[in-house]
Amino acid sequence: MKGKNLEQYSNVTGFEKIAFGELIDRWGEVYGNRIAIKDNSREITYYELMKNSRKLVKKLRESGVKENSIVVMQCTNKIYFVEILFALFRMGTVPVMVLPAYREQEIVKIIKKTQADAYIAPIEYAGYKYENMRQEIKRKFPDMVTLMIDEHFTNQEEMIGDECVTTRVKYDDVAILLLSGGTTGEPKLIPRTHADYIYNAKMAAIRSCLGEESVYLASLSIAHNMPLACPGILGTLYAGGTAVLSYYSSPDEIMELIEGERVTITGLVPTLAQLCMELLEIEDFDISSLKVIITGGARLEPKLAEDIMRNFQCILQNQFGTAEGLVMSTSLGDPDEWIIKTQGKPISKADKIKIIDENGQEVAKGKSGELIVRGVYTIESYYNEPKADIKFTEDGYYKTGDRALITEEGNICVLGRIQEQINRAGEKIQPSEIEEGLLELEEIQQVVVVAIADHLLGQKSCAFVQFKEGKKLDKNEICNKLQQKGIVHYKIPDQIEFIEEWPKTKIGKIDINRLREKVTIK
Ligand code: J2J
Repeated sequence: MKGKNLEQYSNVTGFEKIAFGELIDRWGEVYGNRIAIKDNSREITYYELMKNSRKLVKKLRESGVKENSIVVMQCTNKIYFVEILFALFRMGTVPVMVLPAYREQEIVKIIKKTQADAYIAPIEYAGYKYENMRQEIKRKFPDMVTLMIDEHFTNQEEMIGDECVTTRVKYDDVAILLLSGGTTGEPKLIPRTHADYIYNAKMAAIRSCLGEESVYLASLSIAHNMPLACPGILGTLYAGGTAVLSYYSSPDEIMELIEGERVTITGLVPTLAQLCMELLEIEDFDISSLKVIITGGARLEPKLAEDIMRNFQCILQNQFGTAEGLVMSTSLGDPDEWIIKTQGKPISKADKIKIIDENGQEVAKGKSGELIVRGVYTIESYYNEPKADIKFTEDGYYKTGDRALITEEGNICVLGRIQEQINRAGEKIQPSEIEEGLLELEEIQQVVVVAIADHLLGQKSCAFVQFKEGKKLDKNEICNKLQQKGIVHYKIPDQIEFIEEWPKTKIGKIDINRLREKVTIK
């Protein structure tokens, strides 16, 4: 599958026309017996990672996974998923990275959208057995290859036989499809090519000064772009370090791993950073190895930034990233003031950033507007969406939907969203997604979902619900019904308010601001 044209970036410093297969082989040769990845049950060297990903090509083929096809992959933070990911890269088969928490409704939409012909998921994760979902998927898509896997799938003894080194994959082929945070009901898919994703991981690794001595802890699910490639496990492998995978992303597991594995760097969303900090206050952990904490995914409040620096006694990197591409962050030597107040600079000098007004005109320095970007690793269109997508300018800039300004020193300061979006501890929710789910309930007449501030999550969702005449449900019934539909847990409204009459604006539209006041005044 061809990705965006990268020829124009041939001369950008650090950009290589290379696909993952070649890169993994290079890592295997250069870093050999160093430990590449550790999870909660095993560890693997670079050499083994290279070998196993080669052997897995055969096994995946035998299991029915086709070359150059699309696979929906709900991966957990386990080495076998990374091995499979690398084997898929070698095959030119494109994984759609989906969080393990996703349930049937989201998965079915993604399968329809991508026409994927295989689905790979764990047998069990966090008490949930994926078999039910597999059967449902099989019922809806009978031709689909469904693989429920655990440790045995990549077991060495079961994988004797040929190694397959695939070379037909090109640097500008699509390597991976990431899910966009800001979708309206329909998921939008982000096609990242081999070379652009490699460049992304490499530049993020350079920004975080990763090296062979680095131990990076993937605290969040590696289905997210940040722990996968910003710098994530891919950036860590690029630098020859060791990536440690946290299985449950819980504060106690994270703190134990930092202590036990002598972790030097990790990436957290602000909510998780706060929870880890609270744990640190009541329990003793030796975190003296930790040099850098990266926070990203959502706005980092200045007070929390200061608390993190003080309590963890390490350097904070304030990062802003998008699955669409652009990653910015402060640098390790930046003054505290920049770290606390800004998201620093793009990881690549070739990133072209503009701040524009509603008419698409660039604003003066220091003024706020929408942040738009074009560069080596930022997409110019979504996968399988109409060309005239409103998320891109005519000259190929990606419109982030974020309001930002550029400071005197050239740092970027992200101020908030231009349009309504709920950023719940880093997970992005479009209000319309929840609204659509609620409107499918026959008792409900009308519904409006808004973001409200929350001291721990940053933001949470509040649904205002109006029932049809004579119909009624209580809050639990509404949540249960949404859950039964197979909606991922973080999209279930955190708060529900019943409304009999909607506040209206002068022109007769529902007044969102007055709605929001109702819950914030309480
Ligand atoms: C405010 N908003 C922020 C920040 C992200 C690496 C890779 C991907 C992501 C990511 C990531 C923010 N302050 N510091 O964060 O570090 C919001 C913006 C942005 C959207 C992208 C990272 N960092 N955001 O979060 O595709 O609204 O990627 O447009 O999930 O997160 O979300 P997503």
